[in-house]
Amino acid sequence: MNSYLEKVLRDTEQKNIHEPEFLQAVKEVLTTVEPVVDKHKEYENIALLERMVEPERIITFRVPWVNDAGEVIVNRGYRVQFSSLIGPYKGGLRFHPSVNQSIMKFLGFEQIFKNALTGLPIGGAKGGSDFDPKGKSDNEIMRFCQSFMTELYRHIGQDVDVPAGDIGVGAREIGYLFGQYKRIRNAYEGGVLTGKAVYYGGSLARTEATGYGLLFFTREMLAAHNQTLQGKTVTISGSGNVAIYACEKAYTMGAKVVAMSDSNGCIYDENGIDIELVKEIKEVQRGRIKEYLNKHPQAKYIEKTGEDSPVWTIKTDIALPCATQNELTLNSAKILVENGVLAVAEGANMPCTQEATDYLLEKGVLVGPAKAANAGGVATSAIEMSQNSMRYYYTFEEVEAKLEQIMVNIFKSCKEASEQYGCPGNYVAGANIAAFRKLAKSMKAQGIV
Ligand code: NDP
Ligand code: 2IT
Repeated sequence: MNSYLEKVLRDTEQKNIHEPEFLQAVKEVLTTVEPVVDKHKEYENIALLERMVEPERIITFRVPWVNDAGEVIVNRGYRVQFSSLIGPYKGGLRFHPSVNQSIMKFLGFEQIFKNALTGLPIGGAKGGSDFDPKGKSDNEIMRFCQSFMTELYRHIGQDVDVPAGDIGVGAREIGYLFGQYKRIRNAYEGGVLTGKAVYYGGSLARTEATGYGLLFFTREMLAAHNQTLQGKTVTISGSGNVAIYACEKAYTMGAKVVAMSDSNGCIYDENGIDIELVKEIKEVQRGRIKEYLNKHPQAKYIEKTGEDSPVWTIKTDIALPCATQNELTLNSAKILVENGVLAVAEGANMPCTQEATDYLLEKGVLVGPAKAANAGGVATSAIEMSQNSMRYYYTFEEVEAKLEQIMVNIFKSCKEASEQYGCPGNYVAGANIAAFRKLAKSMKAQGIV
């Protein structure tokens, strides 16, 4: 390996020894951009890579709130403002008990590259809390969000840092966060958060954007290999925002979705998943995917028992991991390959372990990397920001057309970079290289900051 890359990788490992997810994300990028770094000896003199892997700022804060029983609970809040190279810090907020600094940093790091691929003016960030929204009342969610924003407000702004949703943060949470921000600031800064409901400043099609974008990307990737989604079988992990709209679009494109999951297990319906029912159970009632069987007793439910998700044991042409990081292991990848999988496109962030990705690529499976394949969500967030600046709204069709064009362009960038740098068909490397080139050029242009 290039000696400069090797040194940066070693130093990053030493400095962040307790952050495995962050190191995993950095390692994947650094190893794949080697051909670019080889061509630019000047990067070492300006410590380009060292700066790229060090967040501009990490904010952690106390989030005290009172639950319905009158007890005081203390959670930890984060915002990792990773890079403002090409625009205001931009990225979602995750509320999940597993949230820690390593997860926040890996997500913030990935976001820089993803946002660069969209071609829109947005930097990279991530935030959230170890707060668990499961089982909480609306009032508890509201009090938590208000307390979280009472600290976060001083660090964000429509030209500074623009948070949005992620796991555990949807339109309800964004609404409570926005209300508190507006109250503290005494100004209607519509563009300070994205993923707002459409009746007070949100963008049409933002809810659908990540899932729809994933399918546009998948369609393009398949087309480049003379394949289509028509008549293909699809399995999807998760049953949240990304998974639901991925399923919806897969149907529109002529595929059949036979499995979905949540953190407890997966449902298999050979007739095709009834997506309206999944929406009702997960979006409206905030229930468990298992409840699907109450209405469709012919479907099967497989409980998750070990580390691997049962959803990947189901035979499929196309697998769409849309739940969380490292949810598709080498073991699962082997089963998918044995069952003849054609493509894996990542709706979640870093859902495949490094070993799983390597194995899939080695076996000739098409892999749509998260940074590219799920960029439709943040791209539509940027379109929401621009509508807020213009004080004007696009129609659903207008936003969707822009989203589709962005996803087509992203796939094209990944493909071209993979061909130009000697790894045709490896879109994991292609995405990293295409984004890295743009960021490296911007970094050089802006001096040592
Ligand atoms: P949601 O909170 O709407 O849904 C998350 C889904 O994933 C749920 O079905 C949840 O199951 C499941 N899940 C979460 N954590 C785990 C876990 N540790 N193990 C197994 N299953 C889990 O989140 P989103 O749909 O918004 O996000 C899903 C993924 O997509 C995340 O990786 C996110 O970072 C990524 N993403 C999201 C974007 C967006 O715009 N929302 C944009 C780009 C990427 P359960 O109900 O049991 O908790
Ligand atoms: O991971 C992601 O890209 C998101 N959660 C969406 C971020 C955003 O700012 O819309």
